[in-house]
Amino acid sequence: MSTEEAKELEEFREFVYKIVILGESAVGKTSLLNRFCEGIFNEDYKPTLGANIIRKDVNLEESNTKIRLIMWDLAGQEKYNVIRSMYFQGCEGALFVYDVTRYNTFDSVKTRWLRDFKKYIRKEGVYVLIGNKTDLADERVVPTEKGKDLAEKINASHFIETSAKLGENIEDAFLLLVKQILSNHGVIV
Ligand code: G3D
Ligand code: MG
Repeated sequence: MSTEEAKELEEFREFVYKIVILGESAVGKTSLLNRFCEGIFNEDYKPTLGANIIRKDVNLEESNTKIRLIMWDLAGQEKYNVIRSMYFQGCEGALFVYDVTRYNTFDSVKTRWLRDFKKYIRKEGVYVLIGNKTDLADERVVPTEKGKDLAEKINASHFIETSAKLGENIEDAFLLLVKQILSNHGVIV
């Protein structure tokens, strides 16, 4: 083995993080995950659990780092109340999603989803706020500014608007969260 190769091996880092994707019904959570996973949808459906667990490996080549993301998605909101504590167990971060065409989905980020997250996560968790369905411009009722304001107010590490339909900003949304989690763990990328 050359010194170069040895160095490369030594510096290669791997992490496994669990994240959750939260928000009201039909805001586009599953669609965002589907897009992010681009057909390599590794789904471990647990009907009795009320959650879909999806795995994806993210490679940050520039920093020789591989992150295995274990992503929990709600499979039907009904079961959520029952499995809530399990849903958040060991979770490092969250994506809070609302639909820019429905105000109630925006409001409930703070009143419902963030509250649960804070209640069940014992350690410091990080989260990104996502306004989805930007392609429905004519139906939009939540302006970008409002999203930014909310993100600031709730201390989200980032705010981003996406369209799962058009595939806009999806990768960025997940990467923002991943990088924030790494930084939270003191990993420099
Ligand atoms: P959920 O997992 O949060 O419940 P889904 O939401 O991903 O199941 O999406 C709910 C509906 O919204 C779906 O429509 C889906 O196609 C649509 N949707 C998701 N993201 C977008 C988006 O960015 N733009 C638009 N225009 N629609 C989106 P259906 O009709 O299949 O129920
Ligand atoms: Mg869904």
